[in-house]
Amino acid sequence: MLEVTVLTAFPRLFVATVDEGMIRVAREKARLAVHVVDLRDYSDDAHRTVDDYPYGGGAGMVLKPEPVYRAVEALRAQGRAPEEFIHLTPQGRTYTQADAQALSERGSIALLCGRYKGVDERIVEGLVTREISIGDYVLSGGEFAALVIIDSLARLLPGVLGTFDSAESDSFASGLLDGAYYTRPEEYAGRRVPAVLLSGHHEEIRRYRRREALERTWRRRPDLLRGASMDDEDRAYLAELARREPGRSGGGKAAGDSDEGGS
Ligand code: 6GU
Repeated sequence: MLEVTVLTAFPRLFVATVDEGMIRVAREKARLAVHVVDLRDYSDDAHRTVDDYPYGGGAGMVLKPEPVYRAVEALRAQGRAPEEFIHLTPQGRTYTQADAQALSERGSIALLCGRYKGVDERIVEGLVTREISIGDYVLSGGEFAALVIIDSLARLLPGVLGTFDSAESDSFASGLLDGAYYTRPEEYAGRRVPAVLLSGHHEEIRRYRRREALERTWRRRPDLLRGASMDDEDRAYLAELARREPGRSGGGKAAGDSDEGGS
C-alpha cells in the first residue's frame, strides 16, 4: 500500500479527480490511499491565511512556513510521517518514468503543493527531501503536478493494471516510445490496418511492433535512444534507418513536428 498525503490550499481540486479512472481503481484495490490535507486548517487566523507577501518586495505570494510545519507535526503525531516530503515546483528536477517507478515502491510520500511564486525557504530547508517539476512550463500551483504524479504512481502499483494493459508495455517503460495502435474495423476512411497485425504470426507482430517503436523514437525523440535497452537486431534496424535517411536522427525535425504522413 502506497500512502500519498497531499498538502494544499485547494483540497477540492482532489475530490472528483481521485475518484475516477486508474486512481480510483488503485484506491478500491487498497493499493493506494490519498489523504488530502487542507493547509488552511493549520493557519492561525480567522481568515485561514496560508500565504503572504515576499520579503524584499515583488509580485505574487509565498506559502507561509507555520501552516506547513504544523500540518507535518500533526502527521507525525498520528504516526504518519512520510518517507519522502516532496515539494512540487518548477525549480525541481524534471519528473521521469524512473522517478515514478522509484516512488511507487515507497510506503508513504507527501506532496506539498506550493504557489507558483514559491514557498518560504525554511520549509525547503527543514522539511523537504526532494523537489520535482513536471516540465518546463508554468502552472499556478503544484496541485495539477500532484495529480500527474499520483496518476503515474497508481498505474505502477501491483495488481492495478490488467496483465494485457501491463505497465511494462507502456511508452518509456522500455525507454522507447510506443508504436501506432489500431482497433476494428480493418478498413476505415480508406485506410487499412497494416496486414501483419491481422496475420496471427506472433513473432512477426512482435518484430513489427518493435521496429515501429524504434522508428518512432528515432524520428521524434532520438534523445531517448541513448537510455533504451537494445539488442543487436534493434541496432541493426536503427542503422538501416540512418542509411535510408542520412543526417536525420538527432539533427532531424524537432519532437512534435509532423512525420509519418499523418494527413
Ligand atoms: Cl511542480 N509546479 C508549478 N507551479 N509549475 C510547474 C510545475 C510544478 N512543474 C512544471 N511547472
